[in-house]
Amino acid sequence: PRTVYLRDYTPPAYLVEEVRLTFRLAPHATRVLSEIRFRPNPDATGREFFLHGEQLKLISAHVDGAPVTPELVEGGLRLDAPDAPFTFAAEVEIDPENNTALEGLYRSNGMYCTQCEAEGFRKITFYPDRPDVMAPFHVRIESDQPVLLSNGNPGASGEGFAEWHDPWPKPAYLFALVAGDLVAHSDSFTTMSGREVALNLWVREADIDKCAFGMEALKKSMKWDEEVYGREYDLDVFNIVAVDDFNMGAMENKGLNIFNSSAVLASPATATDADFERIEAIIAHEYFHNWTGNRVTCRDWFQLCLKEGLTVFRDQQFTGDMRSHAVKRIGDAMLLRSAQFREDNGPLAHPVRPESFVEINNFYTVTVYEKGAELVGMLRRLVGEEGYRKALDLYFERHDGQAVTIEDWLRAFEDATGRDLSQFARWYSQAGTPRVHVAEDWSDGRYTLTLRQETPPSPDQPEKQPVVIPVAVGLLNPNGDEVVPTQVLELTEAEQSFAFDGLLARPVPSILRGFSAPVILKQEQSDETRAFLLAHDTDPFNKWEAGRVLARTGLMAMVLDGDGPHAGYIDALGRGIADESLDPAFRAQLLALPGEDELAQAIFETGQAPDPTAIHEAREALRRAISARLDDVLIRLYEAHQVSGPYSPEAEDAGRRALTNAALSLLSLTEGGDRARAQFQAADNMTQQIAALGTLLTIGEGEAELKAFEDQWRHERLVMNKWFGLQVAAARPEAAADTAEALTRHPAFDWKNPNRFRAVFGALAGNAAGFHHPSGAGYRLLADWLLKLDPLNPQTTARMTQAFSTWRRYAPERQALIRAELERIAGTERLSRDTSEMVGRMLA
Ligand code: DPP
Ligand code: ZN
Repeated sequence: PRTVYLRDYTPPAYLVEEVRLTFRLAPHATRVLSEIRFRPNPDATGREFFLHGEQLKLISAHVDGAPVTPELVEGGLRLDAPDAPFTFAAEVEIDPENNTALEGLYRSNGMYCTQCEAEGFRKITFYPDRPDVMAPFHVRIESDQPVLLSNGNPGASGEGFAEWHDPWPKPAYLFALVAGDLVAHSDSFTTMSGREVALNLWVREADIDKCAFGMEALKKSMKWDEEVYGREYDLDVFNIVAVDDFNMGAMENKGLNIFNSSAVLASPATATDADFERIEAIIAHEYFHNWTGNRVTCRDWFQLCLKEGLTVFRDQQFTGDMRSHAVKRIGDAMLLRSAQFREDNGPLAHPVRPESFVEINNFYTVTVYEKGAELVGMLRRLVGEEGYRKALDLYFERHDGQAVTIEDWLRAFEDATGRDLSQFARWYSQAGTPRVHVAEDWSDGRYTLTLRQETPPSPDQPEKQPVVIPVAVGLLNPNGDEVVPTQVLELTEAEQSFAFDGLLARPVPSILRGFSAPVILKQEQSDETRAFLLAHDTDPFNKWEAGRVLARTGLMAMVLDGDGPHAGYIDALGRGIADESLDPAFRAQLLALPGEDELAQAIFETGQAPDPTAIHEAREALRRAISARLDDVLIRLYEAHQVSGPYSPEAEDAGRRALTNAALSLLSLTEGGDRARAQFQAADNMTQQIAALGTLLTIGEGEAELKAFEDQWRHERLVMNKWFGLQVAAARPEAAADTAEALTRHPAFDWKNPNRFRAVFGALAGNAAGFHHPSGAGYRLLADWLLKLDPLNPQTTARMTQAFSTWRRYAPERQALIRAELERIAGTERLSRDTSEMVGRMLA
């Protein structure tokens, strides 16, 4: 397979003025008629006329009405084209029913739908399928399906057909079409300039009771983008469609967002608080793409973070505004550390703007998305709130209707604020997580912080340059008062000192407040200082962080030195969770111990091979010790914070449930399952029900409840995903692979549905001690199923190979077991390009 390089970019030879498409839908033989008006690109370097096309049967082709016979080549067609404007017309045939890759036009439960990002449009018709070719689209759909949708505004419609017109020039990856037996939950929104927009959420009839929350989230998002970014919606209608079979979360197609049903459908009985929050964020994310992605798009796929990093940052801001900034920031930091740091410090590390790829679908990663969002956050911190808004205004004004690059993005900041960002640009090209080492000095009333940065080598990047790191710092007096409020130190050199004068006593520093940069802080600190910060820090992130570091260092001492649980940590934790001045959601986060994979990485960083079994046992021992020592506090919390009244997914009630459910899970370790059983019986919402069930399964009980849950929910696909996943997640290490294997034989295990496949195998990969059990059964089972899925759905397969990416951390026996599975996958004939790139990188 061919590797594509950023440095090889050349402008398209021809641009598209206008596209007309007619779809004659049929399950196995859909006909797509295209009429595309081309003109030579004055900025092009060549005149070769090439159209992408894959898995298309070409029926006929015409240039300006005259039949032509294009040369069919790998990945598309070539033609001798006029060096002047002309119209290319083609008729092709495609087979949506057999499209199991869920890319292009496919069928899900009988409904027709599309997924074109990144390079799926070429499976629909011949086209210059690259984001720097933008055009207005006219679409006509002919089908007997009752609902026929495409991008833009509706045009003529009648018995068996509908027409759509999208006036906004767009790249083909934003094309969408839906045809199915759907019903709408409808509403409307009046924009800031007074235009009325019709809003529809299209679902199968059985799901119409799960739309209200998503619709509210959409309206909030539209309002928020007007208020915070001055961005107004630009069509007469906005449609969202829920689809069961979908590789990703959702897709921002212009005016017709298509959602994985798990990312939009929610009712109190079927969705958890976490689902509601996630749905609100994804609706916002896709809606925000209308400006950051659609109106201003990417020149090429290397610039993916231009739209994704920025749009994730925007959805993070939105969630913070709707809920709690502190709680959101902590959640985002946990995700970054558990998933992005893991990627950034292993064989799959790549820059936020990668420089090469084989299959672009493999680069929709936590690095591009989440680290990409961190870069936007750092820019905002460096230029300030006002500078940020000015830069964004300039960016939209300058680039509306264009396909642009990270250079254009940074230039808007430079021109709007006068700040030189040439060093900052390294964040986009250098992979790996910077380490920031802290040294302190106190003499003659002067306190000096010396910060040193280094970034370890990553694939293809042995040497790293210093980056610009905004380090937010505050200083506390020994009595707990803040003496120096938060200020941002800009670390630009490899090593730099910052002095603070006029202090009466040696202060306690609170460094990297708000997690002001995506780095690993290396700081010598006593447990007493950490407990002090947990009690006194005014920055909520660092208050939480102090507890987190205490937990992590204590757990590492348990694993590596055979220590028992640290009573000092447990007592500090007990004071934190009992502090009624703190938000319950925040206290729930205090109670969340570092995950097993995070501990494995931390142990690996000390130069030792982590043992997942020992880590699991230590973590369980600490949980039992917390349960035993804090049972009074936990019982009080559980009882005092129960939510009464009807269920609401709003942050306040959700926070109380998060706290009581965290308490329940710990309490059950010493009390047994009665409390959880009672909660399961009484639950009138999914959050309470599934938390109780999870608690029971974790302590080896809950068989009856598991059965009752299945009987109650067997007709709800989204709920059954939880039922599948929970059993694997809660399984004891030695039983995890068997549990997963048994579930694959359950009649409802529909392995071709990505959500169901991920429910079982994502949970297996997430059960660290189970997946890494020394028998190797977890590795084998996952590899077997990935090999089974690969010929059908390469994209989901490739993504899930990441479970193996940490293999070099482990001791030789485990490494050998994982390597054998990776090599077995790599050696399989006709492996997809997606999967082969991933395992190749992991084995390199
Ligand atoms: N562009 C989608 C999203 O991130 C993913 N394909 O919203
Ligand atoms: Zn996105």
